[in-house]
This record gives sequence, C-alpha cells and structure tokens, in this order.
Amino acid sequence: LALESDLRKGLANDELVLYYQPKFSITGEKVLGIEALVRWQHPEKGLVPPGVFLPIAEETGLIFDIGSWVLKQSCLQMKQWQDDGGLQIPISVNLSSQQFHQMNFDQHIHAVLIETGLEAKFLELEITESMMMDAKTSTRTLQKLSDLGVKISLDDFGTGYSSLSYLKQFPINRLKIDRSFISDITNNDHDKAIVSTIISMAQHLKMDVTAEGIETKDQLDYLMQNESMEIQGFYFSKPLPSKDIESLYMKKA
Ligand code: G
Ligand code: G
Ligand code: NA
Ligand code: MN
Repeated sequence: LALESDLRKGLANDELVLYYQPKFSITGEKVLGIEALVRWQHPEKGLVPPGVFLPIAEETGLIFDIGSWVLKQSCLQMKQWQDDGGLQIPISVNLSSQQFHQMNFDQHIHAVLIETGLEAKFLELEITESMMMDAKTSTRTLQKLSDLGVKISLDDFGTGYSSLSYLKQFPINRLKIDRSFISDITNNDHDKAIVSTIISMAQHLKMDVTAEGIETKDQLDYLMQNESMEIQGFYFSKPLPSKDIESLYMKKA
C-alpha cells in the first residue's frame, strides 16, 4: 500500500505534528488542560487527519512508534510550556487499544516521564470503553498507571459497550461525555436526561467531567449550571498548532 510506506517515511522524516485543543472552565476564563491530537503533514496531500492514517498504523504495527512519538512529544511540549510559560495544567494524550495493551505499558509511560521530566500528575491518558473489553487485564494496567500518578480519562463516554461495573473497578479520574449527547442537547430531552445523569453519577463517584463538542452558545448556556465542569469544543477553540496555543492561551492558564 502506497500510504503505508508513505507513513513509514513520514514518521522517519518528522512529518507528524501535534495540534492542541484547550479545555476550558465553563466561563471560558481559564484553560484547565490541553489535549494533544496528531496530524500528518504529508508533502503532497497536505494535513492528513488521524482518522485516515491511524487505522493504517494500527493494521501495520506502526501505531507503536507513532504512539510513542505522540506521548514523548506531548510530554516534552507540556514540560516546556510549564518551564517557559508557567502552565500548571495537564496534557491529555489519546491512546490506541494496541498501545494500551502492549507489554509493560506502564513502564513505557514511566520511562517517557523520566526522559521528558514531566511530573506524572500532568499527564492524562485518554482511553475508551471499547479498549477495556478484557476487564481483568485492563484493570491491572490501569491500576499500575494510576500508581505512577498519571490521570485516566474515559473518552467518548456513553458510546461504548462497557458496563457500569467498569466504573466501579477502574481507577478513572474523568469522564468525557461524548459529543453525540451534546450536539442536540438544547432540544432533545433524552440527551438532557443522559447528560445530567452522567454528571451526577460522576460527582458521586468523585470523578471529574468534561463535556466534549460544545459548538454553540446555547449548548454552553444549557450546561452553565454545572460550575465545575470542563468544556471542550469548537465554540471556545478548535485544535491549534503549538505556537497559536502560546500566543492565545499561555496567559489564561
Ligand atoms: O483530531 P481529530 O478530530 O481528527 O481526531 C479524530 C480521532 O483521532 C479522534 O477519535 C481522536 O481521539 C483520535 N486521535 C487523535 N490523535 C490521536 C493520537 O495521538 N493517538 C490516538 N490513538 N488517537 C488519536
Ligand atoms: O475521540 P476524541 O474525543 O479524542 O476526538 C477528538 C476530536 O474531536 C478532536 O481532534 C477534534 O477534531 C474533534 N472535536 C473537538 N471539538 C469538537 C467540536 O466542538 N465539534 C466537533 N464536531 N468535533 C470536535
Ligand atoms: Na480524546
Ligand atoms: Mn472524545
């Protein structure tokens, strides 16, 4: 496959780049965290989104090298923002299933933290429910990661097939409410019920909550009563190159 060998070369030639999407307090005044999102700056095709090349990376095993690169680069960048800009917020990194389930993944994370100098509490790993199908192995890995001091977020929450008992046994710090529950929240009573139930459940389980995919003022206004909720979405910011994060948001954190 042409794209596969392109991707292999791209990785070697430093063509992967990270974009960064800030996550805000509900008023938009504070940046509470930043999510790293990988893109491929292809010499001819331009900016290729992860939905196009990550499936190829997963089929070919390139995902391990790409995943390691993303982790290291994310930690380096946040460490630099902390040292130069005084940021005291976490960087979130999305994991693929194969990456999470690789042998000694916790030791890999530990090594990246040592190498980059980022404190564990400033790294947040985003996993999805569908990655946790083998509950026993997953619990063990999550527990080791949690013992390191890194934070765990359950991404796209509500769209997978996990049972609620997972929430009981996994050391999870944050639920990210999937944007499919947000897109029609001002009109749809079922979405309203689901979102308020997730928020209340998270509070009782002492987990933090992020609402994803906020695109409009109406959606934000609807969520406004949830003071401690973290907000992510195009309404406040789309994913941006690092220099834009620096010029726009360093002061806000
Ligand atoms: O950024 P964008 O909307 O194009 O992301 C599309 C999908 O790719 C999302 O599900 C996102 O979680 C995933 N994604 C983005 N960056 C990474 C990454 O570094 N690793 C993994 N495993 N997934 C990522
Ligand atoms: O699966 P995950 O939640 O990691 O997906 C992250 C991706 O979602 C981001 O890379 C970004 O491109 C996309 N995204 C972020 N905010 C919004 C939004 O407000 N609306 C839509 N449609 N997509 C968003
Ligand atoms: Na994510
Ligand atoms: Mn998500």
